Amino acid sequence: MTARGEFERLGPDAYRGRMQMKGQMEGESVDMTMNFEGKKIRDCNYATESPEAQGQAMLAKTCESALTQSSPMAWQTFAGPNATCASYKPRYCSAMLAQSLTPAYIRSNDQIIKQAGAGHTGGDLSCVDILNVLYNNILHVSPATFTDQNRDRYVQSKGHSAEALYTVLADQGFFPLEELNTLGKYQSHFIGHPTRSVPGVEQNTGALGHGLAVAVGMALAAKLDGRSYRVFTLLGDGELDEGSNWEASLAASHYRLDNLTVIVDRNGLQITGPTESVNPLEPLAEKFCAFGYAVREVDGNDTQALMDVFSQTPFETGKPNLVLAHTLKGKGVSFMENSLKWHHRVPTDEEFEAAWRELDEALAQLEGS
Ligand SMILES: Cc1ncc(C[n+]2csc(CCOP(=O)(O)OP(=O)(O)O)c2C)c(N)n1
Repeated sequence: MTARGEFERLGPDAYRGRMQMKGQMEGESVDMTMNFEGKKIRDCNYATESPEAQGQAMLAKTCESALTQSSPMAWQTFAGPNATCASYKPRYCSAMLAQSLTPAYIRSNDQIIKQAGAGHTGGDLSCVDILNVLYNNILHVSPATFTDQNRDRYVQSKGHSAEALYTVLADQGFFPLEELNTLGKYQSHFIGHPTRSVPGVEQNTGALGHGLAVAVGMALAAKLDGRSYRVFTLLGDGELDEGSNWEASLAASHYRLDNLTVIVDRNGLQITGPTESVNPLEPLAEKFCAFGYAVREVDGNDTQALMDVFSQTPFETGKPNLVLAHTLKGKGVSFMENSLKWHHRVPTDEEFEAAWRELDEALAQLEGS
């Protein structure tokens, strides 16, 4: 049996959906398309209501399940390994589901790095939870709305974590996951740092220290145009050594950009060592406060905590938001965690298998819980 679904939430309890099912079900061959639109989810008395009402109620429930599971990887868990999800509204994902998506994202991330033969494994893994929550719960953007002037913007200033971004964008439906097999190959637009030729990418990044200034410009444009979209940008902590970040921060505060959220992936390591020995940053929260940000600190690998903090923006009217996300470089694979050598490294075959085993176990545990 293969299932293909397209689902959209029209309101708090109203859905639109289309589901195609093909194959064998209980010995019968099935080839059908079901449509559902605009009805509210409601209790259905299957003993007394008409077959049509029962069918509508069942499909409404299916829409609801698909939407609360909300992304292709989650949708496959719901509808079976052959299911594909063409479109969905991602921002209603629960913290629980986001948590269970992370190991799947890490597996994909490690796989494309292995296949490409290059990648920033450690910094990818430290920010997967952040990307997961942003795209599955917070950002109002999808492949269907990417050209909409009112979409939320995300700028990944730590562009070297491109593999993590590509994985999550693929899961959001911006392009098929299989396209990532071309990462780093001749003529592929998936290169080691994101460019706007990749669907879903707002800004070319990779030379550290540029993303925040661009995000400030986007947030200022929203204010000047009277638009309500929000701008999120992710910086590495080592990236803060670039003076341009502090210049952009002065402007963010001066223009009272409370529609801007700056997230710092505070994993404590950069390319050549711990941030505190290369070029100390502490006291970092105080520095950002002094630059005019409203600052919140959070466990950046805790999906529930991330959802809570992002959903509280703006923290203070008239102040840019700063989320200091305490993370672990290499998070999710024990031997990669907090290890400098994994800043830019490809797993050997043995390491790859060991990582895969750990992630399988993590997934199994989450599914069992
Ligand atoms: C302008 C610039 N200088 C140097 C580099 C090389 N570089 C790539 S990653 C990196 C370290 C960044 O550390 P951090 O921001 O903490 O990233 P994370 O640990 O989160 O991967 C450096 C120096 C670069 N990409 N851009």
